[in-house]
Amino acid sequence: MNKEELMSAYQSVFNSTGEEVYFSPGRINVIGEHTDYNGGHVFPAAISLGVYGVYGARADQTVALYSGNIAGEIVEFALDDESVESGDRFWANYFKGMIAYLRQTEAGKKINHGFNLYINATLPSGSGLSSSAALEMLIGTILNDEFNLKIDPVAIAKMGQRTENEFIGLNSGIMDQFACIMGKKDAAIFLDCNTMEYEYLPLKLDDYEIVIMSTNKEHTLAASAYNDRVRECQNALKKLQSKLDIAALGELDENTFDEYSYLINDPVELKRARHAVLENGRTIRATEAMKAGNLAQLGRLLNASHVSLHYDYEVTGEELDTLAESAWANGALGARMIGGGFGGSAIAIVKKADAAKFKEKLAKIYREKIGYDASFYDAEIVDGTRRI
Ligand code: GAF
Repeated sequence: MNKEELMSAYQSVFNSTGEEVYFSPGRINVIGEHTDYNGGHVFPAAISLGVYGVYGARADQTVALYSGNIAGEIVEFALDDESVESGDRFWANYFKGMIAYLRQTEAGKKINHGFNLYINATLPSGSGLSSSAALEMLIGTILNDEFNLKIDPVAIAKMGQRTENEFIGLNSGIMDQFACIMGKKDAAIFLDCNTMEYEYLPLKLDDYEIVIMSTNKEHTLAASAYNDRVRECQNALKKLQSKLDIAALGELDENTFDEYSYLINDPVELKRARHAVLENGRTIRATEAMKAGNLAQLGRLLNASHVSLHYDYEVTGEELDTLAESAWANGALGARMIGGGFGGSAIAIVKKADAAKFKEKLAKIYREKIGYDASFYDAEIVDGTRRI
């Protein structure tokens, strides 16, 4: 949808004229999966698929939301209403959390009237491309700009993470929100989730491109399985802390982990921690490979990431495995699932000249094996959440 279409959609829903249009991107993650909440590194990038929002101020204290994708009722609540919603209104929690945390800051006291918001996403929800973080960063950035709060975007990302943890019930890390709001055109962000230091690295893929592939699988049990993984890693960490002075698994190199892994006397926790430590090492090596222009090495690290997410972390499933394995068999330099797993999306690094044929082949294999279609997205790497 272009700006005019978005403004006119706002007009027909709210019977008034919208003021500003914003865009918040989704994200891919080149490598570094399930490392963020373990204090490790991630390497995500913001993409041109995302969520648009049209803002209009109101004189009263009401927040009114309308999603062009759901096309249901307008969802309304009071600016100071911090109750958690369920059922059809569940999606309002992304907004309620962000509004609550912004208003708890000193600057946030300036949010003294309600607003209307029309949203429309080009990013399918549940696609593993961070539609929820895109929504959180959308409302965070809109209120930051419209009320001139001057809150640092990293602080807004942290409020998004808190919203996930406390309003949604997902004990996620910081990667998605950070990638959405801090994204930079044609670059991926190498972020240390332990120290929050970060660096932009140009995504230089020469004759290759990143193909985004969605399983189109609803991942209903994903939140509870995700929280199980977080807990298992925390248990493993506690056991290591009996002999090691560390605050996070991300502080461990592979050799130290190997020497002390005998302390993790539970086979499941041991596998989860091994993934977290080795994936962190792979992520660091992947950025070195990218800097050196060694795309073959980068590709192998992506493959190793998927294998580890399959065997040690157990978050892939038949759909994601089918996409990754058929990508490996059909010329991809590297391919792996991205995001939380259990459905969602995968990426593959493919020769530009072969991309169309590659997608055709994988579409066929996926349909035959899984029984329904995968989706393939063409996305660019773009700047983070912003007014357009
Ligand atoms: C989801 C979470 F929201 C992120 O914080 C991250 O843990 C990711 O899964 C796995 O790397 O997207």
